[in-house]
Amino acid sequence: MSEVVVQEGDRGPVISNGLVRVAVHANRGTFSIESLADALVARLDDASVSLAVSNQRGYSTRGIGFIEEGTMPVSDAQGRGTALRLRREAEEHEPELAVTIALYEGCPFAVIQADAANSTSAPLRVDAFHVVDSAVVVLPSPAEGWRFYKEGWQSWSPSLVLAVSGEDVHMAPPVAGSGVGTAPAPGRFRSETVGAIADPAGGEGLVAGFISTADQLAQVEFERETSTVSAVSYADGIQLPPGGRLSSERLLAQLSSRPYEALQRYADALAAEMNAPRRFQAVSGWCSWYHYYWRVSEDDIISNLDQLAARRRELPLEYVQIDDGYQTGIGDWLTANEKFPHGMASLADEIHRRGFKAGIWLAPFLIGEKSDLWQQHPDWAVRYKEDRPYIAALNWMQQCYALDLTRDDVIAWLEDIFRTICGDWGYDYLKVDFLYAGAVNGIRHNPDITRAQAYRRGLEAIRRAAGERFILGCGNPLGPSVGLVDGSRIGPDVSPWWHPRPAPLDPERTGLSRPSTLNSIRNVILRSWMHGRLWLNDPDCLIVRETDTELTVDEIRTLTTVIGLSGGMVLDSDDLASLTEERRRLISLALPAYDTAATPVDFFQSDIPRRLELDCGSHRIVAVFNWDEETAEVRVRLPDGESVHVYDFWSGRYLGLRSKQLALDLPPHGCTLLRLTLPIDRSLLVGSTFHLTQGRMELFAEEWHGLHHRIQLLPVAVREGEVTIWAPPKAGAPRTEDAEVVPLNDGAWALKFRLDEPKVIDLRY
Ligand code: 9PG
Repeated sequence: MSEVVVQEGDRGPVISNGLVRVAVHANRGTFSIESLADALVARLDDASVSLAVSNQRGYSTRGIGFIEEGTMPVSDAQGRGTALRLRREAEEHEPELAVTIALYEGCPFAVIQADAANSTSAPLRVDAFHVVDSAVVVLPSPAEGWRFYKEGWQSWSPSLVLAVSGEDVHMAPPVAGSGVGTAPAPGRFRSETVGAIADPAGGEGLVAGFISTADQLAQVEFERETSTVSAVSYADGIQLPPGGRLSSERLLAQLSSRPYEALQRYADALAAEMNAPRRFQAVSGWCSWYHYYWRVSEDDIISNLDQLAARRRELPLEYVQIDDGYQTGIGDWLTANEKFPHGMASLADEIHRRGFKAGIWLAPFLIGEKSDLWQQHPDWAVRYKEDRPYIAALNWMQQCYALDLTRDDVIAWLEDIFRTICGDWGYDYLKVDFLYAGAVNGIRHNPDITRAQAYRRGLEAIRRAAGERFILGCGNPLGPSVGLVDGSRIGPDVSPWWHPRPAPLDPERTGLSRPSTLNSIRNVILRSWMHGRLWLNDPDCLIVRETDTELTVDEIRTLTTVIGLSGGMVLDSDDLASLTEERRRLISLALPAYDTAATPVDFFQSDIPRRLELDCGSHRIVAVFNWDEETAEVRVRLPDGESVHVYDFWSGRYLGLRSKQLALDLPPHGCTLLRLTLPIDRSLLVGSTFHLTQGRMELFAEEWHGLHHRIQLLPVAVREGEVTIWAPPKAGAPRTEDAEVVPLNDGAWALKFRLDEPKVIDLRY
């Protein structure tokens, strides 16, 4: 592995590991980062570091100079490496500011951290560290053509790939979180925790993101005019006594010719730093919210439970999750209302008795003004001004305040609630919602705990009580949740309609964060790099019904495709008793959930990627979407140089051996889901209707012995269906006892059967 080497350059120390090099300009007080990968132009130049403190004063290294304090070996979550430490040349009355730049053996990125020491005689409030301040981004093409990946703050905040030639989209609380509530100035772009800038044509780009997220919320900003990037870690004004020290979060900077892969690499680094569990198991279930909403009753749950029990093999779902509507108040989680006459413990028993795991929803960091909790503890809320509680949500026809998680009595109360729900009631799955309330920008009991720290105190209490049970974060700030949740919602709510509806009473949430299937899907695709690294991505629920919905069949197929290829969580939210067989079949196509997320291959090329790809070993899955309002002809590029068998899942048609590209008409908001199979000169499976991965879950083995072709399948969701095979024309018709054989076009044959147990199909020619 490449060793980290520090040398003395013309202008200051140079640190390199064979993959990336950081050169310091000591007199200027700046440094630059370049990639040593072949022919990569991308560079980050002239980065300074600065510190903002309470009296508004900024202390920058730019033009002041660095003093080299030395190098030291490091060994941490990122591996083994060497760090270079530089100190700002300070005047006597100024606080000390230093930066540590670390490179790791074999890692193509630099990790940068700033720290401050109060060497003055008075206490100091630290607002923010500009870990990278106004560094120039250099890519092979001019900035007008670039795109900026903007990461949203919490689950419902939109993630976007914005054209740098346009403008940023303003976000306000609760979907924006960090230091700044004002709209970014024209030509400025702001992202939470991580941002990426890429040249979509040439492909090169920069990923800058914080890999430690437990203590400070952070943002990455880009300015078009100067082509500069800054990365800011907010200390929230916590106090440094004389002699005290404080560090920023750790920033990763990586230049790459494959910026999407660099985002995945960033997620790996963040997960390692934050101790995220490395084993995530796919989850499936049923959720009450998107059909019953607040009206849900015990009878509704039991009715769906009975449906699930009767259709166990057709709809193999694991969890039954009650979502809102059971509690007496926002904060009064332990008392069920009159719609749940037997109480929540008894309902968990009913769920378990039928062989399912039980899930329940709470908004544990909120206090509704109509709750008993608020009556009892008006002092438990975060304040906006000295005498006014911070309003974290207007919902459930009341103002909801934010719990002050810096208070020990609040933490003890939280732990107690969750011990009751998990231990006494027996729930296995906790959907903890509106979590951003724990991190709002307000006044807390202890002013020396940051928003991120307060939030994690609360979430840690829930984790302590929940033990190994599944915790799904929702409405949660993403960075500070890493390592504490098993799953995380990564988008706005799905809805039985496509476009967001105007909400004049809710101006605080941008249209892009409102409930809508399009909004949900956009985030599911743009945050797919997180899946299986930080947690299981929760794409939100499937809604497949024919009534009580505005979604067209094409939109529902698109939703099913996106959820089924998102990698880990498949929950349906319909009244199961009223679904037709055809609609139930749609759910079953995504079951069991396949645990790997497909890759958006045109991530930096458009507002919403149009193409997802998934390598399934024996074949490749390609989904192509039409986000337009009208039917459009899409051209699907096929792998270079070879012909492939193409099978179109949603139409169930074999499209033949094709090369170069395919032209397909896609309806508005519709998609095509293709299986591409490399041909061999023998009979071969080329399509399957049993699962939308078209073989990845149900195809166990395929073998050939002379003129004998054997296909072995495992049952997935049990039903009638078919696999499509192709056979060389000279072979003649396949003969088998194991399925009904139907001739198709272009040398293909359908084999029809019911897949309800492990099945062997022997084909002879
Ligand atoms: C239950 C729901 C579901 C859903 C969650 C969350 O801003 N709002 O008023 C608002 C209301 C509901 C909401 C999000 C925002 O949905 O995402 O899955 O659990 O709560 O109330």
